Amino acid sequence: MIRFIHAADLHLDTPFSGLEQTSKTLAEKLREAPFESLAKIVDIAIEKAVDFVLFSGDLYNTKRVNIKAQSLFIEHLNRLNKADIPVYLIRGNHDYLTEEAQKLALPFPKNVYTYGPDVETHILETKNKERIAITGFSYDTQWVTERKIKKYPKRRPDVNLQIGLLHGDIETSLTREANYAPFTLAELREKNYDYWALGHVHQRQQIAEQPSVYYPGNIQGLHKNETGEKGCLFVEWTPREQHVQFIPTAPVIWESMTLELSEIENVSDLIQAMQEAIAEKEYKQDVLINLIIKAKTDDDEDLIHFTQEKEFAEQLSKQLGVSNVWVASVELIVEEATDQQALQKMYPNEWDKVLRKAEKTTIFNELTERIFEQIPSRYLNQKNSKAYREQMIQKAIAKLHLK
Ligand SMILES: [Mn+2]
Repeated sequence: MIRFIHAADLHLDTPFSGLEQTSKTLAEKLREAPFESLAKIVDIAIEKAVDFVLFSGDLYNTKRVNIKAQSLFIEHLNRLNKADIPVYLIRGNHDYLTEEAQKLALPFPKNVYTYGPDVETHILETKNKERIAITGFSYDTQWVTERKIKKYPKRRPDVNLQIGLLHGDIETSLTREANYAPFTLAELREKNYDYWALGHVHQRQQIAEQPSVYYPGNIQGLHKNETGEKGCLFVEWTPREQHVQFIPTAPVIWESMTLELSEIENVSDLIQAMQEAIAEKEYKQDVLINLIIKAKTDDDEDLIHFTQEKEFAEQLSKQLGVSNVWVASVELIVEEATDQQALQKMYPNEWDKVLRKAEKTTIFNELTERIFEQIPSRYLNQKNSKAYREQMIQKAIAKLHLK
């Protein structure tokens, strides 16, 4: 049996500067979180005595990495080295290899293999004499528009297992532009590999079962839209049976919680409703909540304004009295239901038409394509995710309702 760990999108040196204004303590906690998550992944690798570890790109958040982040990462690579566990890694669009980055890089221990910008295959022989081919490449520019998948060779006949390491975007009907080494599932299948260790998409997902194609997601949620548990995949492999298990390792998780203001009389109610929802979840990690307050224009104005005060989130966190839960942000959504109903009544056909049009993602894509082209990708990290596009459409429709 071959056993390995597949992780991606470590984003170790993420500054979490946005949170600095809300709470310095939270920002500090989050800055340490990716390293804690990595430490756990390495613990698991050592404890399970895996044959090797794969990191599918975006190890760091930036191309020029500060010395502390580098040296912490290397500390954990050294632990794997001591345990005699090889590491195969590629660089992604965030930590792409520039000449400058290479000049300022602390050396990795000898158990680590970093792929270059051309697709190459490395052969590993495990302690049980199983031969494994691992094929991959690293980004050396922020955008890789080339279909790198075409450079991946077909599966070798002389190995027990062949793995593709690939940091990039799988193309779906929603993908409009192709800056991240685009590929389709059909193109992956053509290669006849046994496992595709993908990176780039932060939402954990299985793309296919035959062959196994996985995005493990990132190892720590980076902001309020990256909710839920984060971690790594532990793979146990025999020719007959493949077992892929997600192991949560992120010490801090993001969650969103929605409260309808119409169901709340006063602040005590609000606190109690939150406490009950939190108790039900039995969180084991530290939790950062994005509180979404849904209000209608005829809801209590005092209460609405109170929740919008600058220190509301921080002080609400204290009042909740749950040691591992914080309110990181408060979002207010005001629905002006009455105006909408009036408009809908007056122009029912036109209203329906507009909504149907707005909900069609192709139209949305066409309208926003030029914006996406011009804004640097770091500001639009999730522009290809279906959820992100749907969210934008929802927001646009909500605005329509208001007019
Ligand atoms: Mn990426």
